[in-house]
Amino acid sequence: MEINEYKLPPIHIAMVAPSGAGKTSLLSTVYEYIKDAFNRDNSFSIKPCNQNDKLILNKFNQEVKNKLMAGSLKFKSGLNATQSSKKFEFELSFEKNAQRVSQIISVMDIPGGWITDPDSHKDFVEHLKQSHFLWIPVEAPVLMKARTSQERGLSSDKLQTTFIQKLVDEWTKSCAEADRPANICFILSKCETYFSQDKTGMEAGKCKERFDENFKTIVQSVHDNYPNAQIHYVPVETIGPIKLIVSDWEKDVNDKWYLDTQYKITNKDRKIAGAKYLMDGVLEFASKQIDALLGQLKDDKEQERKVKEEESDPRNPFKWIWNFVSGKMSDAEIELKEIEAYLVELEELRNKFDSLRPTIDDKEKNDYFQNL
Ligand SMILES: Nc1nc2c(ncn2[C@@H]2O[C@H](COP(=O)(O)OP(=O)(O)OP(=O)(O)O)[C@@H](O)[C@H]2O)c(=O)[nH]1
Ligand SMILES: [Mg+2]
Repeated sequence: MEINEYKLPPIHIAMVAPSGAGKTSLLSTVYEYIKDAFNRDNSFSIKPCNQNDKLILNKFNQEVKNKLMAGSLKFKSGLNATQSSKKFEFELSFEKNAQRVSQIISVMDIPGGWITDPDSHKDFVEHLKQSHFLWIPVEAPVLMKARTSQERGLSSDKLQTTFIQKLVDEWTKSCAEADRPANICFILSKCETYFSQDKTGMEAGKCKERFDENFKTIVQSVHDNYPNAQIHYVPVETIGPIKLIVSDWEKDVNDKWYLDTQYKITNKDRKIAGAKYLMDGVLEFASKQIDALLGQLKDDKEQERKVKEEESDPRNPFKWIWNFVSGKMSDAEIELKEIEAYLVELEELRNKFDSLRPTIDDKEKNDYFQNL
């Protein structure tokens, strides 16, 4: 059977955050989530385009599982730090009968140190400027360890909001210039202690307050510079059963401040939360494009059908004579039947895609997703 393949233009996602904020963990977590949530149904999948990307992401995820199994969560700063930029490409595809639609999702992971000097990294700036999505992990413990004025100063230095602001402005400007759909997500990272592990239910609200204090200027500038942009706040738990028991600002060997943390493991099974809402934004974007493509194909085919219908009109004397002499359907009639079958397939394809998006539990979504 010959397959009709339709390739949609790629979706670009850029990640911007200081070193250690959780960019690579976030990407691996999203991969772990899509691996489980999709890819069960043969006709619909989101998969890394190449084997090496898959290995890198699996390795990161395996390390998390090993640490939980071993019962020890020592995060040595800088040990897993990303050394150079890397584009991870995933192919989203779905097919029904002879129709296949595919789209590449291209995510760039960078070393966090680059955000202070983006102009030396042209490939990153190029990717950022074409991105439809901008993901900004914000480290929850850093936001929260800010009781005294000295701690507030350290916390705000570590969040590097001045550099983030510059990059966000650049991104917003290029989206506005191209009048492109734009979606920016502030992703609260390392937030288990304040969400699933918090019995009081108060800590999530405090995180949001601290987030607002530090990021309100950036959020406002996105609204001002590009009112069409969607802005979300999405806490993502990349590990789950861990609770911060100690966090203290300390100086490292180079006399630089860092947040020293210690965790208690509450269970050995990893439990990701929030990634679903982050991905659903991407799928919603893809589904709009797929809908537009299928709509266009449908309109084109319906045009063709009109022409064929006229040609195979039973009142058409040529058709009548042909049918009478040959006892067969005319070519136009055969083609008309094919067009009709194709239109049914397109409709099925469209319905199928909608049914493949994960169901969203509104109650949980309230905890892990907010519009800003
Ligand atoms: N989920 C979670 N992860 C934590 C927590 N504390 C520390 N981590 C770890 O923090 C690290 C985050 O680092 P990365 O994802 O490598 O950060 P990055 O932004 O990619 O850093 P660079 O590559 O240096 O730019 C991971 O090893 C996490 O496992 C926590 O409370 N929760
Ligand atoms: Mg990294």
